[in-house]
Amino acid sequence: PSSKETPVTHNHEETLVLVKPDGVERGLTGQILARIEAKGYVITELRMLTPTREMLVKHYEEHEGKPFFEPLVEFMGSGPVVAARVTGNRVIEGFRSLAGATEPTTAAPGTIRGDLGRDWGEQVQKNLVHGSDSTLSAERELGIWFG
Ligand code: IDP
Repeated sequence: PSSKETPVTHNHEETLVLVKPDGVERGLTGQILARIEAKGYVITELRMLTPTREMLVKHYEEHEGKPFFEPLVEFMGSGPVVAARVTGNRVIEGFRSLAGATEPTTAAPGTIRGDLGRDWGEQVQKNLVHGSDSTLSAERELGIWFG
């Protein structure tokens, strides 16, 4: 395709990104949001809040009953979180690629978790960011965090 052609925008999506309490506490919010913007994604809504247990139970409903559910909900409610509505072409997959693998130890260098995340031992929940994993999850989660 010639460079004069308009880029394909039919995969335009929205996703929910959370900077988790460890990211906010360590002062990494700016760096994390900068990586999202540098990739060309657009932040269309942003808020900082300490989520209620009710919000977190809804947000993580797919993990209810798993051994890490309680520690996860407790950690996520332990301090302020930054929630962002982010839009862009294939942004759901794109942000998860920027975030890297779940565990900071094995997340690839170049990713948010790989470059900025720490190994906290058992506390795998401390991995800096959340990103929705599908269009359905994104819609559901954006409703929880932005109403
Ligand atoms: P993801 O955030 O990379 O999509 P998920 O498997 O959806 O990972 O898990 C949601 C969150 O639950 C993770 O980001 C992490 O904070 C936490 N988590 C996942 N697995 C474990 C675990 O084995 N122990 C403790 N926390 C976990």
